[in-house]
Amino acid sequence: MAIAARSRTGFYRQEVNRTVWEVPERYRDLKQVGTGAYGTVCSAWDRRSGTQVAIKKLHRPFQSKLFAKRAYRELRLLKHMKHENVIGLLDVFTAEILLDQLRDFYLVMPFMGTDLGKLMKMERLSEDRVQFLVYQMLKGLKYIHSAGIIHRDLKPGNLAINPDCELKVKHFETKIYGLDFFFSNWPNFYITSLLQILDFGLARQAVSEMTGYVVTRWYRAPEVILNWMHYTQTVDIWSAGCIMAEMLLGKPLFKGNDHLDQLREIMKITGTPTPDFVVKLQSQDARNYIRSLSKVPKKDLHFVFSKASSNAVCVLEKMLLLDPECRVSASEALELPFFSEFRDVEEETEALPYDQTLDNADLPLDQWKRHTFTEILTFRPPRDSRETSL
Ligand code: N58
Repeated sequence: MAIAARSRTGFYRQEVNRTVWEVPERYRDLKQVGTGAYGTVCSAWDRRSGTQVAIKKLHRPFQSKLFAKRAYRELRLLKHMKHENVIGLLDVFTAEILLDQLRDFYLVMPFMGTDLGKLMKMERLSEDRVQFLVYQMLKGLKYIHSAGIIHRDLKPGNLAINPDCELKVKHFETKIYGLDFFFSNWPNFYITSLLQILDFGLARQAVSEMTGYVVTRWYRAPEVILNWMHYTQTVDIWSAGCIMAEMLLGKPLFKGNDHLDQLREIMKITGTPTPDFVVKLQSQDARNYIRSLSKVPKKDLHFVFSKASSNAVCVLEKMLLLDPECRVSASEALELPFFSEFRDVEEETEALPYDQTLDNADLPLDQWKRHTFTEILTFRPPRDSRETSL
């Protein structure tokens, strides 16, 4: 590859982890924060907005059709996401001016300081924090699902947290002398954590990464682990239930040593499936296997989560169901009494329709490149990231 002697006007070059990053001058102090087969992420200071950002450089995105399709899909998905509880795109750029020269492009998003996995390792969460975090997760899920998107890999590590984020709370209720006091037109701010759903997806998810005693599988719905049936958005609800359970217990709920051990762990709680669920399984082998298991009754979740409130247990009862058709949807879950304290229906928005036809298409490499280039050129930054601080 011939390295141009000069950088594109307004851009500068810097070496990160033995690769060259060529970025607009507004982004300063690049520091690597993560890397994997699919890309590298740096934190940076955005001089224009005066905020910390995360910049992802995909690893040779046009090396194959598969990589190109993945890169295109990520760009399209991030461009579409416009919700407080889902990662969004602040900027996308490439230092190359012509389509023929396009080799790399970079995705810029708000920098999130930590993730739920790390947060749970550091501290035990009180039930009102669990309430607020799960509320945010469900708002994000409702939005993603309304666009027809299934996350498929929801886990604590894919829930980014900004620990000290200033949030404006529209209806701030407080108890004064036992009375519920309601300040209706108060600009209330308080410091709390902002949760955003994302998909780090930096590493390849090979079969080996799903085998054995691994976090990558603990949050997966049973129908996904064992390939039982064509799956739906409710796989994310299963994962959300596992995550909420872990927040309350302080440890993962289903820590299987392998696929079948994981299923055994699950069934200790859910009980063995009922005959009307078994007939829905696509594979004869799966049906035979399930029928061969000795019957276990469903556990009352009040005993498993003995310190949790009834409202919290009620949410889990509706999420952790073996039959995906019986699980609550994100939008229905938001209506449950557990969330009523924090609820702001106006924030429970839905996405504009998302067209997935190209995402699933089989195209030659040069067409993926062309579509990606068009998506880069047509990007418009979100309103509130355009103001300048310089
Ligand atoms: O999150 C993504 N990509 C992404 C999101 C989604 C959903 C949630 C819309 C389904 N799909 N995909 C593919 N990319 C991404 C995530 C994290 C970083 C970079 C890119 S790294 C980072 C971001 C923010 N703060 C710190 C680090």
